Amino acid sequence: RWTTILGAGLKDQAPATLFDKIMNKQVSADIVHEDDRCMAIRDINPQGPTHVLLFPKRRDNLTQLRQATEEHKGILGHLLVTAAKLARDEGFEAYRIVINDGPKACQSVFHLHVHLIGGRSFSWPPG
Ligand code: DGP
Repeated sequence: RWTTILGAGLKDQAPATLFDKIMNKQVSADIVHEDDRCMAIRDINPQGPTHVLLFPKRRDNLTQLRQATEEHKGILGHLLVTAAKLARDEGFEAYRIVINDGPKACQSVFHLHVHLIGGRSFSWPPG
C-alpha cells in the first residue's frame, strides 16, 4: 500500500536514526505533538525558551533537504503547517524556523527536521 501511495523511489533502507529510535521509544524524548505523519519533540540542547524539532515519521530518503523531490512536497508542507500551528499555540510574538543542511550548517542528525525556536528575539544574519 505504501509503495502505491509514495512511489517505489522513496524506499529507505537506512539504519535507524535518532528520531526513529525516539519514535520506537528506544530513546526517550519530551513529545509535544504526534500525528500519523510527523512528530515534534523538545530539543535536548535548546537555543531559546522553546525549541522544538519536527520530523517525518517516514524518513523516505530525506536525510537532508537537498534530497527533496516532488514526492516529498506533502510531508514538507505538513511539517511547516504543523510548525505554524505549534507556534500559534505557544503565542510567540516572534519565532524562527531553521533547517540545517550539511555538517557545515551544523546538521548532526541525518533525518530531515525543522527547528522551531521561539520565546526570544533574533538577530540577522544568523551565525
Ligand atoms: P541538527 O543539528 O540541525 O541536525 O539538529 C539536531 C538537534 O537534535 C540538535 O539541536 C540537538 C538535538 N538532539 C541531539 N540529540 C538529541 C536527543 O537525544 N534528544 C533530543 N530531544 N534532542 C537531541
